[in-house]
Amino acid sequence: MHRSVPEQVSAELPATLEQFQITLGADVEDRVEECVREAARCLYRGAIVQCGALGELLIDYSWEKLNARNWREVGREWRAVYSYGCLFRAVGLCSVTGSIEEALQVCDIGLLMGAEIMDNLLGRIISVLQRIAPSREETKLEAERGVREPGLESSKLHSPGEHSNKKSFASVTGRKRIREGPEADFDPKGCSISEKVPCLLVPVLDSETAIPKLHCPSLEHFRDHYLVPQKPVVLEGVIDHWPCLKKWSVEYIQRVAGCRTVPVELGSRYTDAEWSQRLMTVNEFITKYILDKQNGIGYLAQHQLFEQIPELKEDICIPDYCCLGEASEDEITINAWFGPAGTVSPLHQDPQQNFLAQIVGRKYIRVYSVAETEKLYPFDSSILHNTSQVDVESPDQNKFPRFSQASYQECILSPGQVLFIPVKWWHYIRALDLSFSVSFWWS
Ligand SMILES: O=C(O)CCC(=O)C(=O)O
Repeated sequence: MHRSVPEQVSAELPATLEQFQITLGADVEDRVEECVREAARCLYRGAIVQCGALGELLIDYSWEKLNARNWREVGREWRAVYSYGCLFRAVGLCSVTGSIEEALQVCDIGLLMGAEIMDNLLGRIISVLQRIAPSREETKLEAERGVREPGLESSKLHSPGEHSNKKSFASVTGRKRIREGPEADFDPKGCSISEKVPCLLVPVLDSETAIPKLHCPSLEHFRDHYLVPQKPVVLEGVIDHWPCLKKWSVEYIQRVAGCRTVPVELGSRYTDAEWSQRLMTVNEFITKYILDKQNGIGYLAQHQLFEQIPELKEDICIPDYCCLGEASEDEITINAWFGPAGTVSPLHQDPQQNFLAQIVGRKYIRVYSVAETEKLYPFDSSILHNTSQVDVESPDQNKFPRFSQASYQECILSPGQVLFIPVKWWHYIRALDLSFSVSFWWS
């Protein structure tokens, strides 16, 4: 039997108002808690417009609280209020105006900025909405790609500009020769951008500095020769069975995740003053920053996309070597890094071991051991103390004279390879092509 959208969403809600849990902390004023309760009452007596309006009110009010202080200091209770607001607003949207995409966006923002409520109710509503949204979204995408359908006027897809990125790229040590890279070798199956990826400078690596490569080492070998002595290594052959290597293309990502809202970093590098972050749908990100090169750099970076979109998680696996750590699998942080050629992650260190798996495109990576820290000039501020002030590929010798004496290792990480970055090792990363990497931070 075909059920309407509101019916399908309602099926995820508790059966009665009494079962609808509202747990807010003491910090939340009574009138705000009353507003949450009133929205719930409206929901159960079918006053959906009012429920949506109260949701909007809750979103606006808690948004102020969320932004009043440093994110880490924002209490869970205000994030929960934000999530309730998103829930009520989303129900209002899809029940009354039928705006599924907008409701999906509201739920996603609730997931990203709010706190978990009622056994991941927002996540469950998203699953319902996503089952409905893709078919509508696909129709839109096909129209954008110029697939003519009866009664549908095809709109022309913007063709990406063929700009070449010929930034000056000075080597610190003089050991690195520079050549112009070939056309990117990633063919995003059927996506029209494959031939138009800009040429970016590809460093020619010196064998002395190259990170060693190893084919499918045993757990013991990896542990004894790399994990225990804390040495970086490129692992080959260990992710060949991951479905993402065959499946992931721009089109696939759009199909599975196009209507989902994600945080995108805007600007060349996070240390730049004009750098910022914005929430947008994956479709908007792809259209503006992957298919079109005129809008500057956008990077879907360090985002737990696989928590948000479980379907994508089925395409990857946790590397076996993570079992050598003490933490359980649930404690491994898996991040997605999806962006165009030219994204740069400035030299920085992280507090956990890292397996960086390359799925699409290539990345140039430099690593420096913890022992080199003093030559890397970390920022003084507490927020950037794990980031170097030096622009690795174009260092200011006068400002950072010791940098050229720091010894490093490097690699060009290609699809199917996994780089082990030991805990606190400094790493600098520049995407040479349209790229998708998945990192596993583990302890
Ligand atoms: O790939 C990147 O741009 C950065 C990856 C990174 O810094 C990490 O995995 O810790």
